[in-house]
Amino acid sequence: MRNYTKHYINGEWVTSTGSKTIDVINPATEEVMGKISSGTEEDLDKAVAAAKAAFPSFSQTSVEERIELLERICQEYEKRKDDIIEVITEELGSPVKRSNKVHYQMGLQHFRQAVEELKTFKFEEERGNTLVRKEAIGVAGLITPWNFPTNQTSTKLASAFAAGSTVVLKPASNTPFAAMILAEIFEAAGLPKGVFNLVTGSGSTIGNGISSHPDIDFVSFTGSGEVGQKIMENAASTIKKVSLELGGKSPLIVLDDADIKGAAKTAVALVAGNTGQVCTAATRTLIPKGMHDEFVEAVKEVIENFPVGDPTSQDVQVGPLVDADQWERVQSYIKKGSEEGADLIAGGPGKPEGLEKGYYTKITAFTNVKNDMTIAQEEIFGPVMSILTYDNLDEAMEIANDTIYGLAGYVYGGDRDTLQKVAKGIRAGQIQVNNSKTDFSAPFGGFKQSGIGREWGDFGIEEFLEPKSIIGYY
Ligand code: TAP
Repeated sequence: MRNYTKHYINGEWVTSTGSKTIDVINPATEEVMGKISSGTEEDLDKAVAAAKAAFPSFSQTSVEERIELLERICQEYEKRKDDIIEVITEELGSPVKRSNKVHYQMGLQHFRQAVEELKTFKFEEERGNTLVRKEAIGVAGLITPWNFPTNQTSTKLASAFAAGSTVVLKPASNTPFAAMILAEIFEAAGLPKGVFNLVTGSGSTIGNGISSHPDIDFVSFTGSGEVGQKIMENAASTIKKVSLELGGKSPLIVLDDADIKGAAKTAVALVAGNTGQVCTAATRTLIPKGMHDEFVEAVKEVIENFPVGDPTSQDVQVGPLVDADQWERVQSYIKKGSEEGADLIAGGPGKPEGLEKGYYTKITAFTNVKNDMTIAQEEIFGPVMSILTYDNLDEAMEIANDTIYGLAGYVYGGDRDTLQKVAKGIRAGQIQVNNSKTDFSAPFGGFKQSGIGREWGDFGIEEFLEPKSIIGYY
């Protein structure tokens, strides 16, 4: 049992002013794996006060000092590798290999990237008689979801520390323990007291409190569109800046010169990874009409051989969904796909054979999907692929862009000019060409209802800064 029933405020583990706790469930066993405190508004006030008090001094630290600090954080993070992998496997149900290669690595890479950015980042620029400075924004409230417990917290935290901002973090209540390990890492790295504060508790109390708190200057949120809207509304009362990383319904356009087996492998991996609980998941696969039948056969074969099961096993690639609600949600979309007339080609409702305990779901694929069907328009957040066909590239692009979202897009094929044309034509914040590797320096965020603002690299740091002009300085 992991009992982290205290908050981390002003460099200390502090008992909550309330007595309620929240059970955290291991999604692979459906058993309670630990408890956290259900924090109160008073707890949040204390954390905000600590971050506010630490701001004047931390914001004045030199770039060199912040580079040293971030380097120490990387060293301490590496020392906790085994703990981070173990906790993400337990709280999220992420297969242990993936917890290592994706979750552990992504968390680390954001801190490393912040170091690289700071080496060249311009905090001041002379423009004639004017000095343009970028100053830390103040106290930032960070609200993170459950699907990437280290990635989403680390990108925000690395950018905040690089900028000289102080923070209050509220992690998701169903995957809070990775954030607790981060608190221990920062303490070991010698982060000054009050720069990082962590308060656990419900979205309605702590999350709501952050977005309306008068002493919080900026809210950086990742999660659902519904909560994103509430945060914007709350932030309006104190004219707070907000950055929102919301959902997606990203297209993968397979070109007519693509290797079909390679495309099928990529398409399944992009929809099944993290059990489909990825905001950038490529949930709509667009295939030239003439390639449809062969592609469907290839997808079936890949799904049949995709190992789903106990996340502690080294051989497994897909674990359970995060909780019972998410399981119900995914099942309802699978049902809806069939009801609306799409053809099920793999997976389907219910749990995979032999995996009755745990929130396991089958990797599912539908074909003959029309873009106005619910499964092609709404974010499912589960391993459910929709295959759509197209006659020509203009039509493919029209279908790809026919969504309220614009977070990511994927294009897979051979001809470089066509790949580039399609990449430029998809209206989304990040496009991946073929199986390109993650670029941690590249801006990450959404067009349209996928969000506001950008994370990662120098764009991420910019979010935690305010530009200031001093005119007549020289
Ligand atoms: P949300 O409900 O949006 O939760 C995300 C974070 O916001 C959590 O820390 C949550 O706290 C907090 N929160 C909840 N209500 C809040 C409020 N009124 N004010 C401020 N913060 C609040 O997302 P979820 O329940 O984790 O997932 C629901 C759906 O959101 C998913 O199925 C998926 O479609 C989408 N989602 C998208 C992403 C990305 S990366 N785009 C990530 C996760 C989820 P608690 O954990 O305490 O409730």
